[in-house]
Amino acid sequence: MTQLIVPDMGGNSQGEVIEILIREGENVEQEQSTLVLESEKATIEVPANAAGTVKKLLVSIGDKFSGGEAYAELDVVVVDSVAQKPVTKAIVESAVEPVVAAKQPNQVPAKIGTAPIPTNSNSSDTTAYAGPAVRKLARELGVELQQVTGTGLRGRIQKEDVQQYVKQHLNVGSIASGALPTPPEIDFSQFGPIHTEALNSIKRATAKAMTVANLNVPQVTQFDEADITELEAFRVQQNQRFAADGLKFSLVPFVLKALARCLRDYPEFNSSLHRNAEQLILKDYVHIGVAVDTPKGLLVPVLRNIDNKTTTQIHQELQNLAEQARSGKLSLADMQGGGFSLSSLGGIGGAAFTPIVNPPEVAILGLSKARMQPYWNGSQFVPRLMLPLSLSYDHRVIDGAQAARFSQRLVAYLQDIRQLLM
Ligand code: CAO
Repeated sequence: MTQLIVPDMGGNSQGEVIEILIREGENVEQEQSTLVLESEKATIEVPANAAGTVKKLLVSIGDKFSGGEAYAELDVVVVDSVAQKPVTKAIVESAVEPVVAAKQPNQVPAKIGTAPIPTNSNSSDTTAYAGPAVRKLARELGVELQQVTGTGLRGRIQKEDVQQYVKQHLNVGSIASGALPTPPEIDFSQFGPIHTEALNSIKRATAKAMTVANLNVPQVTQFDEADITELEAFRVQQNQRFAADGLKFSLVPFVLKALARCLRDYPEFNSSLHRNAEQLILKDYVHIGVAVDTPKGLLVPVLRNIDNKTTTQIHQELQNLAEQARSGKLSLADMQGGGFSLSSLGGIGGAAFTPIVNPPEVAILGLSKARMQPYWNGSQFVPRLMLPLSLSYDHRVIDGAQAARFSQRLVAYLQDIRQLLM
């Protein structure tokens, strides 16, 4: 049998027992923290000077020790000399302002016997005011206790303080590294019955792409309206003309035809920002992706070299690609290489919407449902068919004035498509 002995507190210092970390019958390893003593200028964890089983505790909370006193009897496994064993964990706090932990462990004058308190620069936690369980938790989580604000009595660090610190640190760290803090997971079943459905691959890919787009592209949407009364009359006329061939044009091919011309007029709308953010990559081709609503989700096949095609060819190609999209026959290549996108909700309804730019493209046009509206022509209100346009653009590449000009040019072409001949 041997005794666990309080090490020398140094000089005339006395320490009061504020925590007892071992119990009778418990196995203790050498160096394991057994007591926490609090003196005027330090809180000290007392390491076991021997290993064994605690036979009898000789200590109570509030006892005062100055060093050399026995505080437990041990059935010995290994014995070591007290005098040879330095205290490995001294927790120093200012005597004047105990809530604030001392910042300079190297300046601590306390000694155990003749051995100085270790001043290992890696163990900066020695200046924090915390109990062993909290220290253990901090070590497991890799937290430097000096960084943690204690909310316990006289600033003592609690487990909750460490946990809170980790939470904050994770959030800050993830923001700094470019990732977003995720919303909390909620158990919705607490509010009522629920069921789950797996997202198919198209919806998962869309979710990912939209997140990437919204996080990376500072977007603005420019709204406009085009008077398509004449265009609509022309469309109806052409539908009658081509009815025998089984062709039925919607508005979309006409808009695509005008868009292709606008992209030639304003090439920066058919560009991509280089990853180095120092160069603009301008495309000499005009490929436009058209959003197609399919039973499985949104797909965006690309119409290529659209500026060289007639409206009839554009119509046929769109019909063909939309059909393939809806029957799941599009290949990956069919959806790659677009320089600009069009999203038409005109066949469904709605006044306006803000389409999301599809990077690496820098702009997208949204079409909403054309409606007959009273239009002031300078002397009276006349009924005109107005088409709502929503042009979203990457504000890193495109200025608001450019967007307004682009949009107005499109309006001009749609209001008088003869201009496309020029
Ligand atoms: N205003 C008024 N009517 C319109 C219109 C508009 N802007 N656009 C289309 N229409 C009419 C068409 O002329 C057609 O009417 P008729 O049969 O009387 O001629 C009817 O609406 C059906 O149009 P549609 O939408 O089926 O066909 P479309 O050629 O206009 O569009 C396509 C093709 C592929 C764009 C469309 O079918 C589609 O999938 N749209 C959804 C796109 C989508 O989901 N976008 C959201 C993506 S998230 O940003």
